[in-house]
Amino acid sequence: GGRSYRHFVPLDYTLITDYGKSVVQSVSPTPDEIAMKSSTLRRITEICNNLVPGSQIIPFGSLVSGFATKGADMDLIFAHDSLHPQPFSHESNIPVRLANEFLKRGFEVDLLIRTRVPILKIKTPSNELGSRPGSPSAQETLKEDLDEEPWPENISCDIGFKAHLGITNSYFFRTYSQCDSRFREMVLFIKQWSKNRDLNSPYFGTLSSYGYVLMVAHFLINIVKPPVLPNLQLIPPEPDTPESELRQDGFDIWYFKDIAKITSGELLPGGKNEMGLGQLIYEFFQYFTTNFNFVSEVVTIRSLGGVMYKQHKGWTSARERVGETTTYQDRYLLALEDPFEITHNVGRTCGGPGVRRIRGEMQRAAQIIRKISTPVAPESPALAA
Ligand code: 3AT
Ligand code: MG
Repeated sequence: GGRSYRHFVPLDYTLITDYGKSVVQSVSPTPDEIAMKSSTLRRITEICNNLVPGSQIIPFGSLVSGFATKGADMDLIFAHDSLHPQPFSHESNIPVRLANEFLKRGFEVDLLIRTRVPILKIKTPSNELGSRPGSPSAQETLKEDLDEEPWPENISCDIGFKAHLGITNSYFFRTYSQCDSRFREMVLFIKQWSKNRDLNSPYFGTLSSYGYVLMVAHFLINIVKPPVLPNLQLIPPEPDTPESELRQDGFDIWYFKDIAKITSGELLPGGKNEMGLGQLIYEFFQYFTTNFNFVSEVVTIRSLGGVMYKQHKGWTSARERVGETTTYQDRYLLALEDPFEITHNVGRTCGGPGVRRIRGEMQRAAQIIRKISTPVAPESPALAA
């Protein structure tokens, strides 16, 4: 009958590809938003430079990787190679002074100081006047008359005060996303799917956006045949490569960066993967629901073939790790190895119920795609008539 026949008919991914592209289009920031963010970045850098001459603002996160969705925040690091060994001592309390700079411009400002390194959260002023006509809004009252251009509204930034591997991994994923546009499309689609299905809340037992980026990268580099992306960490560095490109904080941070060579295809000897976005989305869900073993395996980017077991890493039972200020609960129910900080399980935010829901939702997604992608069988009445 038609049932078993249909099982072997290749799926037609036209609909899911179109749907995927429309999702990507609708979540992508507009050129206008991108322009407003670069001008905001420029002006923030200026403010920092006036406060501490020679200081730098280093962007990272989705702003750099290209994985930003509409309204995404800007992740920034304030850095300066200071002659003073203690740039954040009480005398020169830069985070507090910087917070004041933004306060007097009418920004919403929140300085988190209970963290190991302070984090300054700021949001550009919203220009609408207060709800009561005639009375100035809170923002207007706070704002000093600085005679500046108005700021673009409601752009949120997190400013950190210590360089870290987040900068390196943002540029790493930027390089990968420049290799093939399907990487960014997959990431934006999976990110949106995870938000729609309530699977993107690290504080409530599921995964961060960064975790989903690792899953997509693992799939495109190490799993799909032929691969969409070459493994850039396995191409050895030239002997004269500077140390700063090889190691950071004790971790191996080398990866191949010659985009022209990567996009020429010569690094993918198995031939070019020609699958459309829809097929990649379907095979991603299929892989994680039927091939990947959540109990014993680790999602990895750097390892050859992508096969890695929790046993090998000693990531087997939950344990407590005593940090500088708190005790962490390390869990390995969903094991996602960071590409550089290989001792860090990015999936440690996932609890049992979270992992079960992620798997269930992946199954549901694969089923829906199978249903809408199964061609109508030739012997069906509609065609036979
Ligand atoms: P959004 O567009 O803001 O949702 P993002 O990629 O900017 O996505 P975050 O703002 O949460 O993500 O994080 C900023 C960057 O910090 C992204 C990544 O380079 C780094 N990062 C985030 N979470 C982790 C993690 N668990 N381990 C290592 N690096 C991380
Ligand atoms: Mg961000």
